[in-house]
Amino acid sequence: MNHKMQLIASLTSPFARKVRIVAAEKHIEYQLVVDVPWEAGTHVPEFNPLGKVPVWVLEDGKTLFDSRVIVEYLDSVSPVGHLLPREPRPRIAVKRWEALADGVTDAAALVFMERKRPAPQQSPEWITRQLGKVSAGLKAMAEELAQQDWCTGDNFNLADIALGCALGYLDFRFPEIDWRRAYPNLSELYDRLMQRPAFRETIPVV
Ligand code: GSF
Repeated sequence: MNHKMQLIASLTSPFARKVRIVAAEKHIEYQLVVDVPWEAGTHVPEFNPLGKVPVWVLEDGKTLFDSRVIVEYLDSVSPVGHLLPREPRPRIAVKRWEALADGVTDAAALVFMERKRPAPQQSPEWITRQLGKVSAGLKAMAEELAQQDWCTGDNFNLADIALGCALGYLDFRFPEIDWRRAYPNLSELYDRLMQRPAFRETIPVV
């Protein structure tokens, strides 16, 4: 059986956004299947035992998750605009950036979910702990970016995409975190990223 490749995603998931941006930058065609894993009728567990989006469905029906596995696959199957260097050291430096940016997103997502629980069940200590990771992660990313045009130097790559998705998620769910004022260099990079159609077309929506 040969199907068109599919991406199962919600339109608010920052990790799914990373995959959508990578696919767009690489001109890889796929069908977007919108599925919200929190809703009762979700089919996500049929594709990913972990019940999380994004999931990429290959032509033969096999599935890939999570987002880091998917983007590495997409980068390797098309020669258009490499987003991961081939050499081990620069490659792992980009993946380290991705881990840092995804980690900020993960911590922020945990806070968002904790705040959705009934007030008496929420743990202020847990929220503070996760917000500490968001702050420390933002600081580390701003310091590592310094005055460079892109995260790892002269070229746009997956590191910038992961950073942009983290910052976009903070804007979406935590408008009170004023990372633009604290870190003008992140703000400039984000503006540069938003000039790309792949970013503009994937802004999270409710
Ligand atoms: C994280 C995916 C994830 O947390 C990745 O793909 O990079 N490490 C994974 N997905 C969330 C939605 S969102 O916050 O992007 C999800 O699907 N959660 C549903 C659940 O049951 O946890």
